[in-house]
Amino acid sequence: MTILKTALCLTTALAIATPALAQFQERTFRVSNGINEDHPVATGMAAMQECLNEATGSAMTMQGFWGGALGGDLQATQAVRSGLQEAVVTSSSPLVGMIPALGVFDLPFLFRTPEEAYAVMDGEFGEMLNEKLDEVGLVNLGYWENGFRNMSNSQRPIETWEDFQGMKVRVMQNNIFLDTFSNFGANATPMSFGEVFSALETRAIDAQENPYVTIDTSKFYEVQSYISETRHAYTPFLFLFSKAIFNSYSPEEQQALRDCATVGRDVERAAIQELNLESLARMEAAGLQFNTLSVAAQEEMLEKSQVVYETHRAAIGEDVVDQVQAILADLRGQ
Ligand code: TF8
Repeated sequence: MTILKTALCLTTALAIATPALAQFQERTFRVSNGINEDHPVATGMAAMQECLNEATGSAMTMQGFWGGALGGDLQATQAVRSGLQEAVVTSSSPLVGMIPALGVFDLPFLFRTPEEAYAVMDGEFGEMLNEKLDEVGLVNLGYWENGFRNMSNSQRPIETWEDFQGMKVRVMQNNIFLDTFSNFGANATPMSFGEVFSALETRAIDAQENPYVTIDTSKFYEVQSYISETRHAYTPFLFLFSKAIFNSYSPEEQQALRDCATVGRDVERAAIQELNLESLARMEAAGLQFNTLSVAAQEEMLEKSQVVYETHRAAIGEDVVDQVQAILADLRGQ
């Protein structure tokens, strides 16, 4: 091909690409996180940024804020909702005051596997919750993963639900978690995530519950002695964008955000599965005593927790609880 033809082809290609990229303004948007930057959410955000660089010609840039620097989950979400801040990655649990239906994720032992959680969140059920979030000014770009929650404490191994008797357990500011642990006989203490480390360190509380990666990256293990695998709940991370700001973006910018948040979600989910095991190994190496529960003890804990479903069905929405249980029954071939 002559030089002239090559130049013509390149010019044409550039001419075709330019209008597409011209639809993307230079934008930097803030993403608030309660967890620290060594959590797999950062891996997901890096993949999302790479995707945005490709899709927008590096016009859209995320700025991550970590460790609750822009406020805890609820506070940061309220800032996003009012348009003061672009985005937040938050657990669903602290938001049930805004959207009671999100409480479905807090029902004890709802999911058995990550795959069940993904099938529920990435399908019509998750879309139904997204519509409720949209109604309060929040665009959910995707269900990222906080994960299955396990216990850490400074007192004793949790072998059965009776071991919770009198234990001061920090829970998220959420009535379903409060009732779940009170029902086990614990002294359940609602507390924002940012206060947990010092409360554990001063023995104001004995225990907290989170996925291994969080117990590791938030250094809770440094002031705890026991890690018990209860998998008593699966918490999603919602990647929430301010609807007011989102609506000021072009359709192409909105689509790039949605598509790249999905890329980031899948990378983060894969990373957290791997890192949870690494975190557990690191904590055992640091001298914490790890235990799982016997099948009988798990069944007793599940049975004991059923009362929490009855107590909270109405507040979450009978239809919401019935819908998720029908999806799970179908997935389990029941
Ligand atoms: C909790 C949550 C938190 C996350 C984080 C603050 O125990 O699991 O770790 O929501 O964004 O409060």
